Amino acid sequence: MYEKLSQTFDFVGVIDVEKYPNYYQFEQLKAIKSIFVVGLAYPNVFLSHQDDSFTASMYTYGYDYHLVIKELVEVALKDFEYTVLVDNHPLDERKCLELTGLAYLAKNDLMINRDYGSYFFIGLILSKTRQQEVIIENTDSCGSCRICIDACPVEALTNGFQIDKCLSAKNQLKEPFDEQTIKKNYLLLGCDICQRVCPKNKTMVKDYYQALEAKPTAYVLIDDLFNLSNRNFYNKYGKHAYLWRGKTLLLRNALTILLRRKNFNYNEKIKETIKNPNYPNWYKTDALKILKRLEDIKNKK
Ligand code: B12
Ligand code: SF4
Ligand code: SF4
Repeated sequence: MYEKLSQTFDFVGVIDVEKYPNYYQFEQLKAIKSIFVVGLAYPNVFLSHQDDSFTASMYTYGYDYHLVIKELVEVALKDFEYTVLVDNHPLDERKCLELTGLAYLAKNDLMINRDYGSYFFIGLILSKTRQQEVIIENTDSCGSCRICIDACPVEALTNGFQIDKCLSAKNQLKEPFDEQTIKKNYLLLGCDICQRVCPKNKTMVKDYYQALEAKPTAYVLIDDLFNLSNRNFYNKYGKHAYLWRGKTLLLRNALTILLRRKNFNYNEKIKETIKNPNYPNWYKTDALKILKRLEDIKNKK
């Protein structure tokens, strides 16, 4: 299994299940003997917003990594018995990876690998048969660097990582934004600042798995957010991970970007959504506040 996975992924480690803290408490780990931890790199490429279209976090430019990793494992391990987990499960993937030594937990709360920095996804493959461990010693660290801590626009890294401050957590929640998030949110989904400033992310690897390279639909047309039905929107953009919380959430986040860019061309469209009974209250609360500010900007011009 290790050989097959190594031919497919950018790096692979293997740990005995007993290494995982309190492994016996997890339903997923019952009867499991070994955990493979795979890393799949995505491009260190940043796409800026355009006048008519906005982008989400860099990890969403290619196709949805949950599906990509699962498909790759299916092909690589077609002759083996295994369970593959990506993201939606109670196991801590960063912890598993840390135990292999293939990356270390950095001050931005992400795992950093020597070759790929933090621009990679993690997947876990559970095996009921005992596998040879693959662990390396890792002496890498952030040292005295604190660039990401100082760069975080909401001070979410100042006293260790604080999820209740992080923009990436806030802009995925279907709740009205607080004042700070209305001002500071700058993407359709997620946040990349603590990775983009990191000196460990300066190297650019040449070959990425094709499905993870940026696709034209990494750019979401603002008109599509207002005009397309959920189904038509999904048909056009549904292969990207930014859609996992639905179109209305992307639209709400897009409104904060319109505000940052002082773009009042969509004010009438925003008004229509506020009048539309199909839009939820958390959306309307933010839309009303943002519309008011956009109208003020327009009136001052
Ligand atoms: C929850 C989660 C988040 C949360 C918390 C992140 C954190 N630093 O703890 C939020 C939404 C903020 C987040 C953001 C990001 N994440 Co994230 N995330 C996860 C996830 C699914 C679980 C992490 C965890 O701690 N689990 C362990 C146990 C303890 O979790 P738990 O008991 O269920 O408790 C958690 C939940 O209650 C959750 N939670 C609480 N409130 C909210 C709100 C929301 C909206 C969500 C989604 C979750 C959530 O947070 C708790 C503690 O982490 C992992 C995948 C995984 N399964 O490990 C990816 C993972 C850590 N994320 C990843 C990535 C890429 C990101 C982002 C870079 C995406 C982006 N560009 O916006 C940012 C980085 C933010 C940062 N500086 O850490 C990668 C990291 C890869 C790497 N090289 O290290 C992972 C491993 C996914 C993957 N399969 O590759 N993430
Ligand atoms: S993802 Fe953004 S908001 Fe969250 S810790 Fe990093 S820089 Fe701060
Ligand atoms: S910016 Fe510096 S402190 Fe932050 S993760 Fe990168 S190396 Fe570590």
